[in-house]
Amino acid sequence: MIWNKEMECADRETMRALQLKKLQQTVKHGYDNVPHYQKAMDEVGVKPEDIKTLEDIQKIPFITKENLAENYPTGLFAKPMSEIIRIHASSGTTGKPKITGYTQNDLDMWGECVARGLTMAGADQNDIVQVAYGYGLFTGGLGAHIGAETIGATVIPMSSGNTQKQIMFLQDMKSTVLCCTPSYALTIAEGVKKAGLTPDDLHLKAGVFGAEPWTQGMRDSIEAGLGIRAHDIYGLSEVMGPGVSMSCEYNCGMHIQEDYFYVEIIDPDTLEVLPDGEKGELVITTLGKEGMPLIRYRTRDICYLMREKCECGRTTVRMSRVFGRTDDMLIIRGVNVFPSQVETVIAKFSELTMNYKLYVGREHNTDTFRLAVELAEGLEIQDIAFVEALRSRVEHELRDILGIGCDIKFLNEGTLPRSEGKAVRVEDTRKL
Ligand code: DLL
Repeated sequence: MIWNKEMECADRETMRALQLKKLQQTVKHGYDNVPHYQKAMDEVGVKPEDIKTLEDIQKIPFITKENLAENYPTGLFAKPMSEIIRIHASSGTTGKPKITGYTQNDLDMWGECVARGLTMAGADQNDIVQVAYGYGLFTGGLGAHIGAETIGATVIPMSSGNTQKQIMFLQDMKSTVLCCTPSYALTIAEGVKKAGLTPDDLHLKAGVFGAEPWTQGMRDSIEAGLGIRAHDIYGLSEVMGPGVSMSCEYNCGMHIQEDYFYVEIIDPDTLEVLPDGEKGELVITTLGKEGMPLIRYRTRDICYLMREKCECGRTTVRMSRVFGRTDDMLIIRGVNVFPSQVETVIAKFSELTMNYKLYVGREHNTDTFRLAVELAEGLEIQDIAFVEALRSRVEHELRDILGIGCDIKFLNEGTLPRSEGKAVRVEDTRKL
């Protein structure tokens, strides 16, 4: 099923014409109501009327996370507070949160976007959607919630945590769709197994997982552990929340809701716009968002765009999974390392679980890099011969992918703390 065929399957020309119209309105709305945009555009001598084609967007300067901090808390709002009916926030770069304000129309748009996503997961009004993202300032809980309500499903607003209770509700309420972070889905899958249950004891058919980077290996573990099809959902608070894009049943990238978001990929160093297929930083312009429009927002998320036809019939541009954020990238002994690269290696070893943590430090003026990872159930760190053979295989594979060595500490299964939201994968003491 497709929630909104007219928009999700529009031909290119129709979509581009709609995007241009909405872009022109957005730029004018921003310029007229937000001093930041007026100043930034005046500085480069661009007026809203100069936006005559979609490509003209490149005349407008980017807006960054630093600009958001400078305008804390509500300096980027384009509507009076009397029209702002909801606030969300996420942690910011300077310690102050990034605040977002929504009008009623913005919330309707959000509901529409997430409704499209849940429909991609095969959900409709007959489904029971268990929302195990956190509720509150974080957009995960209320974002999934508004989408599930829009499709008329039964929503269970569990919020995150209390895994035993989550499992009880999955069983007793016969929930069919689970929404949470991928790392929490893994924690729930582990809890199901520990309770002596199998996926057959549950009624789940799909999961809608996002808010943190995850790999195909992680997806395979979740799908096997819960007996479901796992979908990837992307979004960020400043821009809206979950639902900017989502993967369909063909799992070939995430369909972007192009009538609401115009996307570009740039080289984060040269700021040049890159062609489809090339990996770079995602830049998003909101189309039609009233409360806090964002024009050329540098997300810092690394991905690439795809426009080849998707089997599902949707014609919208797709983004690859997010490989990480430019600010998640670790530079260890001069080499760029993304935690997701390590996760890809871990997933190749059935002897390991997907529970891991990276520790980066500095000793004698040299960076140290250690991976702590749990052995699969039934394997013991006391089995020295086995552990040493495994260490050499994992070390070899990591060096191949990362280009640097890594000390590995194996732990018995169940040792590392379990995630209930966004997993904290890295401890970098060099910055302390
Ligand atoms: O994480 C919104 C969200 C909630 C998305 C629930 C999906 C599901 P923030 O807390 O502002 O908002 O964090 C946004 O999380 O810039 C990405 O770096 C990362 N992120 C979000 N979705 C994905 C995903 C929410 N599917 C930041 N894959 C973004 C990888 C993701 N990273």
